Amino acid sequence: MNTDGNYSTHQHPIPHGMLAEMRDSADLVGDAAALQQQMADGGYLYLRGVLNREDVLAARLEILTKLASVGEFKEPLIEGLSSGTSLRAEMVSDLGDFWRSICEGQALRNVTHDGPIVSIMEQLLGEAVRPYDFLWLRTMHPGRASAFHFDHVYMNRGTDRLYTVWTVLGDVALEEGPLLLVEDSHRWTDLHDQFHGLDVDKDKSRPGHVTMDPVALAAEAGVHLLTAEFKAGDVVIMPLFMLHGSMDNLSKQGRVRFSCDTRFQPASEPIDERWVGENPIAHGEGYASMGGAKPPTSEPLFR
Ligand SMILES: O=C(O)CCC(=O)C(=O)O
Repeated sequence: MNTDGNYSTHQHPIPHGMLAEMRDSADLVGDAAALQQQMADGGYLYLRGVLNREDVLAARLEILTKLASVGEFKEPLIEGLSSGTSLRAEMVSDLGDFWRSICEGQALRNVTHDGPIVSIMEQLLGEAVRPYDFLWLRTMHPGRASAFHFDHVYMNRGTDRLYTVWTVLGDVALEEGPLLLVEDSHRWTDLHDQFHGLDVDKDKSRPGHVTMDPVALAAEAGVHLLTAEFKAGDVVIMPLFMLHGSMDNLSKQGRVRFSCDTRFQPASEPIDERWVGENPIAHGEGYASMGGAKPPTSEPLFR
């Protein structure tokens, strides 16, 4: 991975040497114990090329076709180039329903809720698994980034044996705002304690995300910020207490970064009721609760 460029996260420049490549563990797939050990040691699994690339690109095109119908993308659609405008608010009567129809697209669900990922999650959890029905789709436009957070605060009413699967929906260059993990943060129990038990839908007195500058945090701890030059077919899996966010999307061509997060747990364990069912309630308004449901021309919402 060539880290020579000038990258940033939330406008904080990432100093040379701080950015490092995630370790690819795709060779461990098929060996449940090795996958579990690598997760325990590193706090994440980066699995390169484990999904069918063509299937992932079909999901990408399905999403782009729907977003282009409200004027948000230029041809050729597969490139994911923002038009800089949106007619979503004018053309769509229910923004939540529109977003839900995209998040429930068949081509997308084929890669997130079916196929190789199910077997990988069974190996990791050691038993039959259940994904959340809800899907978090990220369309990260130039100038935007995801806030740093622990997933626990958004989904802690069921089991702790829950993993996030981050699925990249297309190739993402380093300047296009890829996922960023804070190395070793799965072991930072002092910071975990500040967020453990926080339920963002019950306690609105403080933000769910970590408001500290992630670059300063990593510098103080002497750790790397981990990312990769992701390709369609790659996934990253992480537990509820692994600090993550994203780099800034600095694309000069206006290329949007597409990815989604899904969540898997053992089928036998209690589940957080907000994220399951035919039309999950989510943070109260179903799919309308999510930042992506708003036109990209509106203010970002860190969800
Ligand atoms: O894709 C991103 O920018 C962030 C993903 C995320 O927040 C998550 O996986 O929980």
